[in-house]
Amino acid sequence: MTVLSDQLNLHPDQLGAYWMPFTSNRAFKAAPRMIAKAEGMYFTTTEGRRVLDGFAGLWCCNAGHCRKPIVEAIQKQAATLDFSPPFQMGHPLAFELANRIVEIAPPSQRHVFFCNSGSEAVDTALKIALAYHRVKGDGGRTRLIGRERGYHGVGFGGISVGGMVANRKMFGAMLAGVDHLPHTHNLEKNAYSQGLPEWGAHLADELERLVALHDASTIAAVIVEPMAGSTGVLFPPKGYLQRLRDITRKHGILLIFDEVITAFGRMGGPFASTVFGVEPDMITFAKGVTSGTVPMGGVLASKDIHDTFMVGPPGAVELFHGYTYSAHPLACAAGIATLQLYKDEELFERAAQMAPKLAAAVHSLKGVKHVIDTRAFGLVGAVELESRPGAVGARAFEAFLKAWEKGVMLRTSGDNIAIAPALIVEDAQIDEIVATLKAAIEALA
Ligand code: PXG
Ligand code: PLP
Repeated sequence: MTVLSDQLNLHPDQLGAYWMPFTSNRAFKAAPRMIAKAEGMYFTTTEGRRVLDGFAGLWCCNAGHCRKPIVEAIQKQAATLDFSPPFQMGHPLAFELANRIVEIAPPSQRHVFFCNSGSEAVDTALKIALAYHRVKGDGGRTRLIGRERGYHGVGFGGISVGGMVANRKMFGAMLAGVDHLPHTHNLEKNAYSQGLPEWGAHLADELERLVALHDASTIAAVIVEPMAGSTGVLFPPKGYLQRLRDITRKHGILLIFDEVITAFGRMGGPFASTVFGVEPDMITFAKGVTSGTVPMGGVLASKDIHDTFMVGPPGAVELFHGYTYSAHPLACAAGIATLQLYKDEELFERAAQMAPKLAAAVHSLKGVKHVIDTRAFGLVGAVELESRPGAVGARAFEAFLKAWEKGVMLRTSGDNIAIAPALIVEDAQIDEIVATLKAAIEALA
């Protein structure tokens, strides 16, 4: 029997039922870009064309695609224990994975709460922050502070603290009591920075202004991405994250680093927190924990946060929160195999070694038509194009389409084009990604 998914080339009539996320559904369905297979650094389209994946899927397949040890671990797990209820029951792999994540996390981060995506991780961390203060008898701390141009997923918590206008404006009042720090992107000061930008640490002091406005006793937590990924690859100015740490600590405000993109090698170490040497109170992660193979997310928490909840009568549930699929056996098996592969192949170290190569390639695009900035750190690079008047994002999206036609997949946000290959990327593949992008940009009006 032929099932629908065996038919690689779908009839246009078959494209309607699937309402695609964050996609121009009508444009896509008029000219689909359909992926059938993946291996290592490459996708194969349904027409049989090989495309170099310059974006690790969607910032997630850090070990490369369909890696054998991960595939086999998932296959074995599916046939051994398909599901185990996460509430009042456990299975060994959940504990093993938590231990392995804690092993590579910053020293203060000792406990893991599992969920299934970055969005869930963010909402979980925000809820833990609110509950933490309340358990401590400081329940007046209800405000949450995010940042302009922040992306924290699409849950109501995440869009409330997030700072992407399009992701917020259609969805009503969201959470009450949220405020935002200014973003740190400034081309006048920082265009073509090598490494982290020099200018902008003082922008963290804006938190003092928010504290003065609202009073520290009303603020539960500050959440930021160490590197803002979705809004165009904005690296933290030198000293900025440490300054946020100092100010939050001074005022008893929790600091959450949203490391959904930056964790598991992207910055050239296990976490951005370890690479930048700044320890938050909680870290959210997802994506790379299973190298994108099975959905999983989670929140790392300090001993202080965790232990604060471990009070009350014995037998009491300490946190009324969790998901049916928290610590799903398939995700745990995938996570354990992924972390083992990162270790065996020293992929975080590899990311750090390849970073200068990627940076040089990305910065070589300075001077190309339309380019107004290049930036790179770890295994992330970005090229910013001058926007067409009244059509922000159009030019970069055309470059993305052209690169796809020429055999390289990238990703855009506004007029930024981001490069984030799997950590197994080779020198020649970096050259190919950047040369293809250059040709794509040069072909633009
Ligand atoms: N926080 C951060 C920092 C993220 O980057 C999420 C939360 C949400 O994760 P989930 O798993 O719920 O999608 C993300 C996700 C892009 C892009 O274009 C980035 C993400 C998702 C979709 C697109 O850069 N990051
Ligand atoms: N909606 C209903 C009706 C449910 O019963 C549940 C879970 O039992 C949920 C939503 C939440 O689903 P999940 O635990 O997968 O997030």
